[in-house]
Amino acid sequence: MIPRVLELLLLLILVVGCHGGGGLKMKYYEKLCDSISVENTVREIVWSKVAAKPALAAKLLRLHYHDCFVRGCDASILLDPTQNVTTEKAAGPNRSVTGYDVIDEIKTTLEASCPGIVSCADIVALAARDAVSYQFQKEMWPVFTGRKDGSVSVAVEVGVNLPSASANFTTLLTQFKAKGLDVDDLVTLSGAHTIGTSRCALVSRRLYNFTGVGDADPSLDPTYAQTLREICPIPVNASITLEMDPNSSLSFDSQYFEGLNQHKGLFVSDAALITNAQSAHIAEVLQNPKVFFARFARSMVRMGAIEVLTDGQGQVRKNCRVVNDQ
Ligand code: HEM
Ligand SMILES: *[C@@H]1O[C@H](CO)[C@@H](O)[C@H](O)[C@H]1NC(C)=O
Ligand SMILES: *[C@@H]1O[C@H](CO)[C@@H](O)[C@H](O)[C@H]1NC(C)=O
Ligand SMILES: *[C@@H]1O[C@H](CO)[C@@H](O)[C@H](O)[C@H]1NC(C)=O
Ligand SMILES: *[C@@H]1O[C@H](CO)[C@@H](O)[C@H](O)[C@H]1NC(C)=O
Ligand SMILES: *[C@@H]1O[C@H](CO)[C@@H](O)[C@H](O)[C@H]1NC(C)=O
Ligand SMILES: CC(=O)N[C@H]1CO[C@H](CO)[C@@H](O)[C@@H]1O
Repeated sequence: MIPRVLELLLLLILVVGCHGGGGLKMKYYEKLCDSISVENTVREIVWSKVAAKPALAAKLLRLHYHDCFVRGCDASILLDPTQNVTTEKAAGPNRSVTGYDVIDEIKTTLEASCPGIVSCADIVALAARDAVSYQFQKEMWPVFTGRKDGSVSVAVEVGVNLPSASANFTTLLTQFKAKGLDVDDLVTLSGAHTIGTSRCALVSRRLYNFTGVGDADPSLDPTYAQTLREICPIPVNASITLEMDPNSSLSFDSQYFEGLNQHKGLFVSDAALITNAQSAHIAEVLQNPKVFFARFARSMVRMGAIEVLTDGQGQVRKNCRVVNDQ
């Protein structure tokens, strides 16, 4: 248990520092537009959507992660494919990413009250925070703002930058380090898998023996593997999904880390976190919910600052799906 006072101190250091890395600031929109009303607008829309459809929280959190890991947090993931460009949105790993309509609704609302000011990248970052925060009815981490939107989005960059579900520990850490994140961020942010679902195809290799491909993964808890086989029969059905945290996939909590230690991590990438002594130790510590929430806040601030564009760079898109002036 870390004392409440330490937790507050951590937040204070984050907030008083007044910058979230990469030139981002707290309340960036204060002088440009009413900052309170910008953040309130995002929160009101997200909370009402998540209240109506709790599974949306995971979608919005993942949207921010996928945005930040490919070309930085610049809303490149929101760009629709054009005749000439296959954008990130059309890449394989994005097939199951959703939540775009919610971002559009927020953008339309903000354009009406404060035209041309609030970037799509900031909306994505705020929406991810608010989506997770709904369950707690309070802000779970500070979101530093001032991101600008990029104008480039390329589908093939997704596979290169986003770790795959079958990545081993070395590969995961290399990919996180390439984004300026460390082993603490890797283990902590993987805890996002405490909410949400996955398609069966991403785990079937761990569940069945496939000729020429390999045997089922013996490191997965056998009882749990049997449960998963019942949910995910073969041949793999692309429309069946399973809950990543079997006990509470709608609740943002630290059960993911208990699951890891019980050999119930869903993906190879989840299970890999306990094969390395250092990260296994981190995962052990994160079983304490208070520690997890505090560390998650810290790591989300770090993730939200990856390769951001700030004042003088990029643009503020009028429509999150298209680059301005096209
Ligand atoms: C460490 C490397 C990671 C890998 C290999 C990974 C992989 C995956 C995969 C394969 C899925 C299922 C996608 C599908 O069914 O198409 C998924 C879902 C998800 N991931 Fe990750 N992920 C990673 C890190 C993260 C991070 C850092 C976050 C957020 C901070 C995150 C948030 C989510 C969420 C919330 C879902 C559920 C989405 C839903 O319910 O639709 N993941 N992830
Ligand atoms: C798409 O490519 C065609 C042919 O190369 C070109 O004429 C056109 O201007 C491009 N359109 C855009 C929007 O870039
Ligand atoms: C991890 O995966 C990479 C890429 O598939 C591979 O080159 C490497 O040998 C693996 N490392 C370990 C320790 O298994
Ligand atoms: C896979 O094959 C191994 C033997 O090679 C066997 O022990 C195991 O039970 C099989 N698993 C499944 C899920 O069929
Ligand atoms: C796949 O699963 C869906 C939803 O459970 C079901 O409606 C559909 O018939 C299944 N498709 C096949 C080919 O089994
Ligand atoms: C899920 O709940 C069961 C029964 O309460 C418990 O034994 C198990 O440890 C829980 N699993 C995880 C991953 O927390
Ligand atoms: C939302 C979205 O654009 N999804 C796309 C993801 O990629 C697949 C296949 O490349 C497209 O068919 C989807 O439209």
